[in-house]
Amino acid sequence: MPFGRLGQTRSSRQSDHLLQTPDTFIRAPLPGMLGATAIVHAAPALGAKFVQYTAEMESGGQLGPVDAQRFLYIIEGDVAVGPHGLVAGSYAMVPQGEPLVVRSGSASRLAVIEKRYEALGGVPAPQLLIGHESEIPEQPLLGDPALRVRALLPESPTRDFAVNILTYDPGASLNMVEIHVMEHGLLMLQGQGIYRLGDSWYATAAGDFIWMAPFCPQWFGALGKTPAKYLIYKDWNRHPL
Ligand code: UGY
Ligand code: MN
Repeated sequence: MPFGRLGQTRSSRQSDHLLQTPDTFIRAPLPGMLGATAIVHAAPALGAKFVQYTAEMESGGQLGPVDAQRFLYIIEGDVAVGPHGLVAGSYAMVPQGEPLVVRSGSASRLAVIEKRYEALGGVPAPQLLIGHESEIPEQPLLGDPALRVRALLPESPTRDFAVNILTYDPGASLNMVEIHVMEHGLLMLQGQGIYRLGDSWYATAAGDFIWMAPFCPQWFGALGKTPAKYLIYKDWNRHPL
């Protein structure tokens, strides 16, 4: 990224959003990591109520423990979560208090989302869930077959967050500017487009991360000749009080 030498980047940090592009990523290990490092994208220091990072692991690398729920999505490589083998496109939702060892079987990259569980009276806590995105049928979003959603976690009041994959055919867009109480952590997995965040429009491409604060105005339109695809977190199923 030669322009970085002149202080140029697409990254932008505003009070209600962050666009973090790969040229600005800084790697640092988190406690307990072995043969692994983290690019922290979102954390309470930013204003987020969750933590999201990309873990880059060597073959045989390991994540440290965490006192929180942990969602893992394998971007590249193969990874064991306890006795379960995960490949690219696989994901795991590990409940708080069930500290399964996460160990890579090859050089791997993982999207990791961690959040302390917010219990709901009378509702049992969620169980371990392992899946692969290809097992989840795509649903048109708001009736648009060019914009499809895969809900990776089954809808249930036990879950205090949702993680979805949205796929946009070239030219597809959200049909409205959304403004909502939920916050988002978004990792662009494929393709490119224009993201409106607050009152700004950003060129966005695979590899970028975006944090959207509660009530951040947001809209996306896909550009180019291949579909755009992103993994998106939101807090869910809990009263905003
Ligand atoms: O689920 C969502 O709120 C999603 N449609 N938001 C987004 O893609 N920015
Ligand atoms: Mn949204």
